[in-house]
Amino acid sequence: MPGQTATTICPYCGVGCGLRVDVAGGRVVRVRGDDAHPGTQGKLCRKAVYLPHAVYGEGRLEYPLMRETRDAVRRETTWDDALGRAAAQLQLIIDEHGPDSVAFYVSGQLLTEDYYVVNKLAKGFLGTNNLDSNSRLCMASAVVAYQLALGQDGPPCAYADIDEADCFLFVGSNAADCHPVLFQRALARKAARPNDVSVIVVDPRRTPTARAADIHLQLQPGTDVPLLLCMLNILICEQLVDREFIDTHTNGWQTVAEAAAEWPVERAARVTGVPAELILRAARAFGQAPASLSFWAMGVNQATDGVDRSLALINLHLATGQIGRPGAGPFSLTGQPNAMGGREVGGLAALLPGYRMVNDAQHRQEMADLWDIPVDRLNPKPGLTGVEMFEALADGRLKAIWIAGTNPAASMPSLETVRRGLERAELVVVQDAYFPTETALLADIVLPAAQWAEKEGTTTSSERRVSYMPRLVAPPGLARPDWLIFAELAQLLGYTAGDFDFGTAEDVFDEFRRCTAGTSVDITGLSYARLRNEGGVQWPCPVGAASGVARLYTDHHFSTPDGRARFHRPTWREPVAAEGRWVLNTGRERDQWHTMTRTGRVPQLLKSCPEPYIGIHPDDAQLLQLSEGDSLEVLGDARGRARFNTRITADVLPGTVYVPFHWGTLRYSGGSVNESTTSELDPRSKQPALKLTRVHIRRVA
Ligand SMILES: Nc1nc2c(c(=O)[nH]1)N[C@H]1C(S)=C(S)[C@@H](COP(=O)(O)OP(=O)(O)OC[C@H]3O[C@@H](n4cnc5c(=O)[nH]c(N)nc54)[C@H](O)[C@@H]3O)O[C@H]1N2
Ligand SMILES: Nc1nc2c(c(=O)[nH]1)N[C@H]1C(S)=C(S)[C@@H](COP(=O)(O)OP(=O)(O)OC[C@H]3O[C@@H](n4cnc5c(=O)[nH]c(N)nc54)[C@H](O)[C@@H]3O)O[C@H]1N2
Ligand code: SF4
Ligand SMILES: [Mo]
Repeated sequence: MPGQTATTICPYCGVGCGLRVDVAGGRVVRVRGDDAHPGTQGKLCRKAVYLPHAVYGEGRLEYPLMRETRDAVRRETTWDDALGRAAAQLQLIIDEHGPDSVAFYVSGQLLTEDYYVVNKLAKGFLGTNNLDSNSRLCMASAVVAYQLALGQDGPPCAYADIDEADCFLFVGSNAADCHPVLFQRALARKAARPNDVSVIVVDPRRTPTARAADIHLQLQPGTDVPLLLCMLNILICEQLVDREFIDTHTNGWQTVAEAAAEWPVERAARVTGVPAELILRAARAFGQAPASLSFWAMGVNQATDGVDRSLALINLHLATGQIGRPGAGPFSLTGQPNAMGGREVGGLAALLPGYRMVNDAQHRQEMADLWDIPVDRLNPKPGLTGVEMFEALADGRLKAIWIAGTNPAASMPSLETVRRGLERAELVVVQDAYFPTETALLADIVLPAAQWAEKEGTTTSSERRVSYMPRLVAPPGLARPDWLIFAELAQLLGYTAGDFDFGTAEDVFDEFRRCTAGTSVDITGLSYARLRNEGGVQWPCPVGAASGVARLYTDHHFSTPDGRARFHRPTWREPVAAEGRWVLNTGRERDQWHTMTRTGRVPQLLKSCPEPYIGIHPDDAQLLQLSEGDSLEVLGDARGRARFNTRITADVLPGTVYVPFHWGTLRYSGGSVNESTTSELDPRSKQPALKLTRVHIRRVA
């Protein structure tokens, strides 16, 4: 077969880089940047370059696997057998215990089409809102903050804003490693105007991002709210707020101004550990810049006050009118390639397609009409969220779970509960592209999924850009696209007549886009053909629109009922220090992707960090008489434990330790750091606090 070149999108992070891919002999053989992609202009990072090494080779799952009993060995089987069994068991469980006894735990790495079908099946037809995504561990706090402050979810900015910003504020984001193409673009802006552009990084760790910054605010973990309130206080005191914007376009200013006044810079310096001088410099740089752009990620979202932190950051933008104009805005970085699309199709436990909510009667009526079902089929009560699902399995409230495109037995906090839940469940089905994974090893039925380049569909990047991914090669063995697996499951459960007999991914897309008509995420103007031609379009893009929309709220009319943005007073509780405990922080390495099912297979990507480590400050190492490479055991409140080799580094603060979370039990015999991480949640977003766990550490032989 002659070679060919095609364009597609990177399946890793939410930057959503456009790629040019060479295909030969039925395989992807080479990946480069796509110069014509409107969002990323040919840029890419190492992870994408090595995609051909990641998608082939041993360990690809090609056939359905099934075991008759928990003690039996898994055997390869047919789709009819595996899916037939799964459907029959699911039906039995629903008949006996009701629809809320089953749950679907899916992923921001599924395509919009995959997400749409499973969401429709669960919420519209099975009658359960127990459908949640790993985006719960990732974006949930940002979603709630956008809804509260701006009246709807959705980052208002565009990547093009990077080229026009004068101040970059990165909070809890190690973009140098995690969103490299955006970070390089920010550094290019800085290099072009070194004296006029400032880069500020707020992170308790001296990350590669922090090293590249003009100002690094190395705060004590969990003190973002005081820091951001203090910055607001400085803006007020130095008359750097935009009174006119506040008066005409916002509500709630007074109580937020009062909250800020409680944080004079000396107090904030004491609580955050950041020198007052640096806080002042940062606030002035933000307030004096003609355009300030903030990026935030997991250091903000993964916290028990993740929503408050996000709101405190958005407040800075509302107070200075730094939103809805070029180069300015609060820009939450999405982690996964299609976390955005997942939100648009309603792939979280409280959502319905088109940014609709399950607890809104009118929204339920609209979806019932679109799906042609009686409205009482739609449950008004939000379903269980990610972490809650595994707790409900462990205590017997949930009986079955269907997992697709995520590896919770490695990526969830408190892994012991996850394993206990999966062991107690009557039915565990896992859809993945590889076998084994930590999660698939606990499944009764494992279904082979077609992955990147093997199935077509769409994703939405962090800047709201919907892009098309073509099917470039055939999937291996019997692997199938996720949307098709879900559609066939629906048919086996008895739902057919027009509801789930999609012939192609495009049929699914066309049905989904009809659901967006008249909503804030209206994409009725998009089609596969248009996306192929234009290479990605930023929503909204209703029928008849000549183009998408680069940035939202340019008229300063927000999505709230009265059109005004809302200030929210963020609350803050001092993180409680516990005797003999350390603060455990976790995060990512430049060359690994999550639980390593793909990047862990690529020798070139393992070089920069071949195994996990525990970073500890030199003073603490001395205190504990530790040498580089000594083995340290980490013990949280959960029962599990893990050990790592010591890396002595002044990049972490005294009293804190840092461990990258990529290595699960299949890749590292010392155990996963998620044995110890806490499953405490933000009360509003239900996002777990993966960045701050109180642990014991001790040296082991
Ligand atoms: N190379 C690589 N890139 C990725 C991914 C990957 O696995 N590998 N995953 C993608 C996904 S899904 C996501 S969600 C993103 C994540 O992207 P990021 O959020 O940038 O990455 P993390 O390393 O999880 O965490 C960011 C930082 O939060 C800091 N932090 C910890 N506690 C606090 C705190 O109290 N306050 C503040 N301000 N900061 C704190 C940590 O020290 C860490 O440096 O990356 C995406 N890109
Ligand atoms: N301690 C700690 N834990 C964390 C975090 C942290 O910062 N610290 N971050 C959290 C965050 S933000 C995230 S997003 C999660 C990520 O955690 P996970 O979602 O569990 O991580 P992945 O390894 O990306 O899992 C994706 C799975 O989908 C499979 N896959 C790939 N392509 C396809 C496909 O097309 N179809 C199907 N069906 N499967 C496919 C992969 O092989 C892999 O098994 O981790 C969370 N866990
Ligand atoms: S920056 Fe993200 S989307 Fe772009 S190539 Fe790297 S991993 Fe892929
Ligand atoms: Mo994420």
